Amino acid sequence: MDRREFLVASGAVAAGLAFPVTPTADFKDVLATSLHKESAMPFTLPALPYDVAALDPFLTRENLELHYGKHHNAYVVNLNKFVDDGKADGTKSLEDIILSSEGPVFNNAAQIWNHTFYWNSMKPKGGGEPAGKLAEAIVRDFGSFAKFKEEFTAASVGQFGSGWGWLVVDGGKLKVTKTGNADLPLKYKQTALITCDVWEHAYYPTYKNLRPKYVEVFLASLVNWDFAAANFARV
Ligand code: MN3
Repeated sequence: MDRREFLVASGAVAAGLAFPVTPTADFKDVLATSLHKESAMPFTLPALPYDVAALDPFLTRENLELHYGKHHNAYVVNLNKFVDDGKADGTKSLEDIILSSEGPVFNNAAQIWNHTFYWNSMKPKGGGEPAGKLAEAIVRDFGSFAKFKEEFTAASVGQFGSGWGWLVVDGGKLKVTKTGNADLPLKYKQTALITCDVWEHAYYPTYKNLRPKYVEVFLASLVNWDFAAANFARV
C-alpha cells in the first residue's frame, strides 16, 4: 500500500483526491482555478503549493497529511454538501459566500479560504526577513522587524482557543490581528498578507501543546515573505 492508498483507506483523503501540487501562483489565481473548475462538485480542494513532506521537520509530513488531507478537505466536502442541500449557492465565488453567509456555511467557506491562504503563507526554506517595499512598510508601521515579530508572536500565541494570527493592511497601514475560529480579515475590509493557523490541529502532530515553539518556527523557518510581498503589491 503506498502513501496515497493508505490515506484513502484511513479516510484522510477522499478517493479521487490526490495531494495536488502547484508552483506558487498568484493567490487569486489559485482560488479561481482550483476552486471553480469544471467538476461534479462546485468546490474542490485547492492544490498544496509544495509537496506534503516539503516542510518537514518544521511541520512533519504526518502533520500536513492530517491538516491538509483531512481538515482542509473536510471543509470542502462540507461546503459542497451545503450546496447540494440548497443552503449555499454553488455559482457564487468563495469570497461572495463568505461575505453573505453566517453559521456553518460561513465557517466552512471561510476555513477553505483561510487554509488555502495559510499553505501559501509558508514555503520550504522560508523564514528570514522581507525585503523591498514590504520591509520598509514594516519599519514604518511597527518601528522595526523585531517589533513586528513580537506583535505577531503575541497575537498568535495569545489567541485564546482556536483561531488565526494575521499580518494585514488596514486603511493603508500594516497591522497585526488575531481572529477566532473561522473569522478572517476579509470581513473587516482588511487585506491579509500572511497568516498563521493556531488551531491545535495545525501544530499538535509536530509540537503537541507547545504553541509558542510552533509560532517561533513559523517565523524563523516557514513564513513565505514572497507571498506577503505579492499580496502587499496588490493593495
Ligand atoms: Mn487548520
